[in-house]
Amino acid sequence: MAQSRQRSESRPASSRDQSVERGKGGELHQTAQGETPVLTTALGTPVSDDQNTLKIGERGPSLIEDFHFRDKIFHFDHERIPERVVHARGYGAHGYFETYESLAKYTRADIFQRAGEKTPVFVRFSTVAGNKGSFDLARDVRGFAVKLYTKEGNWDLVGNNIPVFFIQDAIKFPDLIHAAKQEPDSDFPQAQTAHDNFWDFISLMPESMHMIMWIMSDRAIPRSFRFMQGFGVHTFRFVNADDESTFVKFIWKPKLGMQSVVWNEAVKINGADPDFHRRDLWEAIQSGNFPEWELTVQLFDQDFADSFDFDVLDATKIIPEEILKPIPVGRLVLDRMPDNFFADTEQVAFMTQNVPPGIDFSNDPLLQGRNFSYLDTQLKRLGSPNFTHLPINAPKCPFAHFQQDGHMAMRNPVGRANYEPNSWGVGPREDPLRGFRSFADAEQGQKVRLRAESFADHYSQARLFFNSQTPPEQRHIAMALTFELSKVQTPAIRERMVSHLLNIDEALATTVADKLGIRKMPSPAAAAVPPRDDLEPSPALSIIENGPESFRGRKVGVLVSDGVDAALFEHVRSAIETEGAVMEVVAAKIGGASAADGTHIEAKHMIDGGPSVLFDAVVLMLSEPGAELLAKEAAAKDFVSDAFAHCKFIGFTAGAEPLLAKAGVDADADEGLIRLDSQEAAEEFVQACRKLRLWAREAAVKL
Ligand code: HDE
Repeated sequence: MAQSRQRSESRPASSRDQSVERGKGGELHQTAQGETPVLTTALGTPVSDDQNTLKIGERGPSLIEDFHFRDKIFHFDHERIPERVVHARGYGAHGYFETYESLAKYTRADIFQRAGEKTPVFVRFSTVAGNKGSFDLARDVRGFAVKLYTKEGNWDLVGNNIPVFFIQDAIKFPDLIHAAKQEPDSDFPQAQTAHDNFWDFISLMPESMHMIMWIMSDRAIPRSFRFMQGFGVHTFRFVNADDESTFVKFIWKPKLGMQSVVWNEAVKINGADPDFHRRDLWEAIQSGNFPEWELTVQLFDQDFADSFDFDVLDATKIIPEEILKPIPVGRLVLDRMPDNFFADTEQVAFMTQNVPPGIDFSNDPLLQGRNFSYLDTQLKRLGSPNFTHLPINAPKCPFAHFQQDGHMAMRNPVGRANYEPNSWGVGPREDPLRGFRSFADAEQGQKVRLRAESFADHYSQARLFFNSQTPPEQRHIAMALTFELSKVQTPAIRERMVSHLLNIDEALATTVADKLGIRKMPSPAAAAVPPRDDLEPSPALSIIENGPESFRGRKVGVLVSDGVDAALFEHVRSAIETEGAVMEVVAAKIGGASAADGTHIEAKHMIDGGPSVLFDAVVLMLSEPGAELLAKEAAAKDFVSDAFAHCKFIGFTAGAEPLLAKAGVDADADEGLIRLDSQEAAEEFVQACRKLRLWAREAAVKL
């Protein structure tokens, strides 16, 4: 009696008295009455008690015959699969790609044949160096991997948010990644390149200098996945129905424009919200603000390739947009989060060699190495050659082949014929016309391990990138280099890096050397090819030059206190929402605040949990007594001083001045501080925010 009472008490009420229906796949569904389905083992046996293992007596030994316990714990013990060696931390979403116009002239890829064609896609964004549980705002390249489920097979465009790479030949990839990840003896630092091994390797690899300029720039600390460009990096080929090839480089451009954070802010975001980028994508999609990118292509022929200053097969080089204009060919919309993170985002298997007929490779040695590597990775990680049977990896077009068996085979060929040729007259056959035909490029040469001389110029495009940045962006690069190299313990490595910087920009090298306290300037590194100084800057490379001039998709943190003007609060909300931005309320208490007229204002964050680093701009909507109370709290002072230091626009009510003063911010410091006393002022504030940051302030705050 006692035993049965104990069991029923410890069982959740919801598991009692259900009536359920069985679905097609045998799974149990909720009944029409909305009652809870019965819990079962993985094999469908209904479970009577999920709180206690099977024992002899209440306090007796457990029985190995408890198959429900065994089933449950066995599965739990096997829940983890190896994380990706690189790009372990990522976040994905579903959506579609819509083709603008037929590109039949250039490619026979089915996806580019019909204007308006919609192709389902899955995109996974990632950092590279950090482990799966690392924070989102590491200084790092971001993966931008797109799987397009075309009608002629999956096309994986496995790119990054930076158009160049560290190395030219795939054989150096393991060295690069070993050097970048945690040092093998200490197993730190996590998700950062600011350590000796990384800079030791880099300083011995001049080919990495162009990429170094990019990862030391603001591109490596994006504000959101939604505000990043994406690049296929390598030169690919389009091949048309007449087997003619055109070289192509792929660039994704965010409709909301680019935006990054500043380093001091990134460090704080990682503490305040390690999932900052994930949350941003989740919230945008869940609220119906679907992020969008335009796919553009740079198309060129062999003559262009021959006349271009650099080798188009060298993944450490770009073709500046001013020299070869990218043509928009379609748009990517992300409109659905996966129902389950593991099923899709963790199990998705991208492979550069997944190309449909009409898209082909160039001889870029990095791309060729990748085409070889990714299949291995997927087998290791997903554990069976049948990883293509997983719904996220399976094509969405008809497919037929004779592959069979292996671990977890879910789609074996049906019937007798599992080989070809066969005389049974059944089974799929090759199609020389529709099938994938490699571009028949004429190749000849000796078998050698050599780097082409046309790959030898390592500094000119690094210089081009640096010269194309605005002064604040150039400052950020100098600060990033100084920060990273300050974490390097070995002076010789720091000096070696400065010797490379001398080949890129003398002022940059001098600033970094000075900030590192290097007394004797090293000589410039020996350059295989003298760096050029005749390359025209490319304004397209600057984030600030190409600002969206809109505050759409951004977020304002409004710090409120009791006693504020409810009408003004509503004006601010309406101005923000009209712009297509989002407002979140921060208050001293999570219960919110009461406006002067008694209206309740709900808060999303308590001040300690809602620092200003989480927002693109802030409003201090405070009554004077409210500001005086908040001025006693460190978190409120940081809210203001950080927003100011990070060059954000700050709207404030007259009552907020005591808090501004306590935070050390002069209310009249610059035009980024905007008094909010009317509906018009609220609108002006939001218009000012379209600049995103007031970079002119940066020199004054000296972060
Ligand atoms: Fe990758 N890369 N990579 N990579 N890469 C992987 O594949 C590799 C490179 C990129 O969200 C791995 O599934 C080699 C360049 C992205 O799932 C692995 C080389 C670019 C992702 C691998 C490169 C990338 C990966 C690890 C040098 C930008 C994440 C897990 C030749 C164009 C995809 C996995 C996702 C992932 C190998 C260089 C982009 C180990 C050998 C260049 C976005 O197979």
